[in-house]
Amino acid sequence: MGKLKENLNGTTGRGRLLAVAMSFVAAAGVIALAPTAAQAETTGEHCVLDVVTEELTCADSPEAALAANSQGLLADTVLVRFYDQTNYEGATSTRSVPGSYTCSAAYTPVEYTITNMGSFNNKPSSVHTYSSCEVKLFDNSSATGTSSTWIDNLANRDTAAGGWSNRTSSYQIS
Ligand SMILES: [Ca+2]
Ligand SMILES: [Ca+2]
Repeated sequence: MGKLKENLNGTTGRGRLLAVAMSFVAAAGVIALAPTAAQAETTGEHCVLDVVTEELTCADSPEAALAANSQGLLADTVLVRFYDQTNYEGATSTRSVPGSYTCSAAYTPVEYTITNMGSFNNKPSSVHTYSSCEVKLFDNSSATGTSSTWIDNLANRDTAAGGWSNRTSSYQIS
């Protein structure tokens, strides 16, 4: 009932991903000494997927899901949050990375490619990005098919050229 599942194999990254992953590994020794992280919830209509650790957490609010997904002292940084409804309402799907992260100003090279939307396939009707990131939406998986322009925040994705409400099977972050 309301349980959301997402494909954990659906994320790949380039560029800074390796550096972020390595710094995460370097910090892991410190994390191991910290108190045990709270048990992650797996049900709820608000889900956060860390694109580096591939940890998926769902809860009753985006904030609760993000908090449960953060590793000890290493809080996750949100890159993008999709909403099922317009005006940033309804169920959400969030992508984050461990620790601090800011997208570079240039669109190329692309920083992350999210190859599928999991349970949020063709669902988002509004989108909000963070940490200087923008998203480019694709009709098909693995960043193929027709694509949108780069989008920052959009309360109604039908206002994007081509109409992108309830339409997205993969996307890029940069
Ligand atoms: Ca929708
Ligand atoms: Ca960039």
